[in-house]
Amino acid sequence: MAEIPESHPRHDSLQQRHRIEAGVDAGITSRQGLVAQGRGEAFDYLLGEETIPSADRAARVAAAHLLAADHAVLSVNGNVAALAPEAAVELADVTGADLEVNLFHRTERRVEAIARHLREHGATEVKGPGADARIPELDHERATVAADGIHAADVVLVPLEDGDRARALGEMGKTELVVDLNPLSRSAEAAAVPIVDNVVRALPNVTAHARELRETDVDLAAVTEGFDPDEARAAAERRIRRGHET
Ligand code: PTJ
Repeated sequence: MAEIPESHPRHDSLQQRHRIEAGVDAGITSRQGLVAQGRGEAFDYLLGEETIPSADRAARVAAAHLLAADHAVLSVNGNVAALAPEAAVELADVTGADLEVNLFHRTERRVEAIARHLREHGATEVKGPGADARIPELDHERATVAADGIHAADVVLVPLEDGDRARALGEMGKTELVVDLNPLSRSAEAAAVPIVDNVVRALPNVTAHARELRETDVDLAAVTEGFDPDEARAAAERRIRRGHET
């Protein structure tokens, strides 16, 4: 893999591709993850490869939900582990959330590899290995969750995934926070808080908001109240179609 000069106009995007490739080589990311990355990249290009204002507002609301939760969990899949392991660990630290590996293309070996990878990036505890609870009415491997993790959580952050677990978690009464570059995806549609942004930017941004909310002792209910997920997705769609959010 050639070194990508920082001056290259597509530096960040090429670096992300490289991380996903390295994740596949390391047994962390599924080969399907390459396809998912390509899909995300196209939306990111149309969004201007930056955090748009509506995504920033959603990130603040997500931070408030994580801080106000009784039991929050950040769900980590093979793409998130490859793209943003430090950011996931830091967000869990700052908000007091658990980290749980949850995979669509689940093998116990890959769950273990991702848990190890997160520990190498500073995580102390990672749930997921040996998980044996199930999300009801979901007949693929994403349904397998830790009984004391996602299954018991009241707030779950699910970055970058396919949509039916998102809906199933909502039906279990959980508040679901989704990071997805596609505002039309089923996950974004099912989310209480859709953050239409690249996970590489969104996770550190939610962390920054959480730090700021904690330090200023803001009323968290006032931050989450009145947030409109449909408007957040519509603003992102306008940005993609028209180049601006209004
Ligand atoms: O590691 P596993 O086995 O759990 O598998 C993970 C993938 C991502 C392969 C699996 O969940 C999958 O196939 O997902 P989809 O159906 O391709 O959906 C991925 C969604 O994430 C799409 O809507 C993409 O636009 C979006 N996406 C891709 N890359 C990013 C992203 N959203 C935010 N940040 C990204 N970097």
